[in-house]
Amino acid sequence: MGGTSCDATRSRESDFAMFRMPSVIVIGAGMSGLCMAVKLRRAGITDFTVLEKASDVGGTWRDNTYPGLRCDVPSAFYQYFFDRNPDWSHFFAAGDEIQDYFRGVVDRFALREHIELDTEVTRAEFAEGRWRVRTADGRTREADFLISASGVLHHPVVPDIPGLDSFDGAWFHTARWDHSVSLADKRVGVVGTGSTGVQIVSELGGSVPKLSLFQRTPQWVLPVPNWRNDRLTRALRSRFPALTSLEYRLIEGIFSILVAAVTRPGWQRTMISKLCELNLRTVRDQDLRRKLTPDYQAMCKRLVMSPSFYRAVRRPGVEVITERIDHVEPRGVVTTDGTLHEVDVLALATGFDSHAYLRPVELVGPTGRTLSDAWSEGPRAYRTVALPEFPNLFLLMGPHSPVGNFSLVPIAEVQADYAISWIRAWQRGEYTTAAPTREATDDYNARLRAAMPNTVWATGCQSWYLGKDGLPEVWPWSPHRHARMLRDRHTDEFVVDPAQEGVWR
Ligand code: NA7
Repeated sequence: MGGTSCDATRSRESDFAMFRMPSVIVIGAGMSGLCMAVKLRRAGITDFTVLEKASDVGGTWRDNTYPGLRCDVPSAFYQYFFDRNPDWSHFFAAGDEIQDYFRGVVDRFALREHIELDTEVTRAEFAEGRWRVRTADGRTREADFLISASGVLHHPVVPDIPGLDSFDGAWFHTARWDHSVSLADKRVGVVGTGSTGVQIVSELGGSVPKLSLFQRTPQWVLPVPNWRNDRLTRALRSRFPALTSLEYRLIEGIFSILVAAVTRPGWQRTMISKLCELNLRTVRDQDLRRKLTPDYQAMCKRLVMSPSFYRAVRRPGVEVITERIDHVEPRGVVTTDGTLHEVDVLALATGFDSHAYLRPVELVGPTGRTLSDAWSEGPRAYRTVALPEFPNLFLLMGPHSPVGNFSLVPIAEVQADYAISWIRAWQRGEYTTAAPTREATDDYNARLRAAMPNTVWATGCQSWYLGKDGLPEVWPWSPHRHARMLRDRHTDEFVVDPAQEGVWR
C-alpha cells in the first residue's frame, strides 16, 4: 500500500485536529442525499452543500407521479429510522405521501439553507487535495469531501421503438408522466410489466374505456395486501414512538425472509414461489393465465407486489397483449402479427438504466483517471461505498448495494454512517486524503462475484439487476452483512496521504 499509515498521520496532525472543520458537497437531494445531509448536521458539520439538479428534493418520489404509484416496500420500513412517521396512511404509502415525507425532512432537520436546487453537477476533479466541483451554470465549488447520492433508478430507458415519434397521441415515459393529458375517455397503452406497469394497470384498469398492456415478459406477483392504517393505530404510534420502532424492526425481520429467498436456495425461496403460483391460479381464464405465466423462477426479476393486478387485467376493456411490438404508427401500436392496437395515450413503463449511477457527471481523480475509465467494464466499487484512485469520495447506493427487494433507506443510513466515520477521522487529523486500494477492491469484488451463482437473480432471466457480463450487480448476501461490513473503516485497505501524486493504487 502506498502512503503513510493512519497512526503516523495522526501523531503529525493531532495538534490541530480538533479544529479541523471539513467542507462537504453532496450530489443529489433524493432519499440518500437527504439522509447524508441529516447525518452531517447531526455530526456537527456545518459546511456542507447538497447540489440538486431539479427544482425540488425527493429524487424518485419527485420524478415519478404516475397513477397508482406506491412504494413496493412497506412505509414503516421505507423511512429513516431517525425520523419515523407515525402517520403513514397505508401499509404501502402512495408516492405523493412519500414525497411529502422527504420534503418534511428538509424542514424538520433545517436543511433548506444547505440545499441548492436547479444546480446540476457536470464534473468533479480532485486536485491539490480537494474536490473541485463544476456545475452547469459554470460555477466551481471546492470541498474536502464529495458524496455521490445521485440514485440508482434515475435515468429512464426510452426504448427505440420505430415510429414512436409519428404517434398522433401523447406518449411519455412513466417517470415523466404528463398530467396535462386527461385520461378520461382515452384508450391507454402501457408498455412494460415491471412494478410500474403493474401499478398503473391496477389503478387504471376498468376506469378508462380501453387499456392495452404490452407485455414482453410476464411477472411473478406476490399479493401483499395494502391495508389502511386507521386513526387509532396512528394515534397509538404518535403517543408511543416505541411502537414505530417495533414495527420497523418487525418488517425488517419479515423482509429478511425475502432476502434469504433471493440470496440462497432454501425454504424461503420455495415458499415465496408457491405463494406467487397460488396467486396466479386465481386467474381462472386459461388463456389469460397462460399469458401471465412466467417461465423463470419467482424473484429472478424484482418481485412485483400487488394484491390487485390479476383482478385488474380481468376488468372490462383491459387486454394483455403478448405479441412483440413491431412499430408505432399515428393511430397506435402495431405488433409483429400485423395487428394495430389503437390507443390515444402511450405510457412507457420501460424502466431505468440501473448502471448509470453518477454518470453523465465526469469524475476525475488525482492521477487523471476518470470514472468512465474506471468503470469501462461496469460499475465496481470498494464495499459499495468508495473507489480506488478517487480519494475522499463516498458513494451512497453505489455498485452492488443491497437493493434487491429490500428497503433502500436503511442501506443509505449505513453507507452515510460509514462516510461520517471517515469524515470524523479527518476531523481528528488522522489523515487528509484517503482512497481504497485497488487490491482490496479487487478482492472484495472477486468475493462478490463468487457468491452470485447462489442468488435467484442468476437463475436465468433478464432484469435490471444484471450487468454487461450477465452477472447480477447487486449484493449477494444479507443487508445485515452489508451493515456489519461497513461498521469498521478497514483503514488498512486504504491508501492514506500518499507522499506524491500517482501512488493511489
Ligand atoms: P422494470 O422493472 O425495469 O420493468 C420494465 C418493463 O418494461 C419490463 O416489463 C420490460 O420487459 C419492459 N420493456 C422494456 N423495454 C421494452 C420494450 N422495448 N418493449 C417492450 N417492453 C419493454 O421497471 P419499472 O419501472 O417497472 O420498475 C423499476 C423499479 O422501480 C422496480 O423494480 C421497483 O424497484 C421500483 P422485460 O421484462 O425486460 O422483457
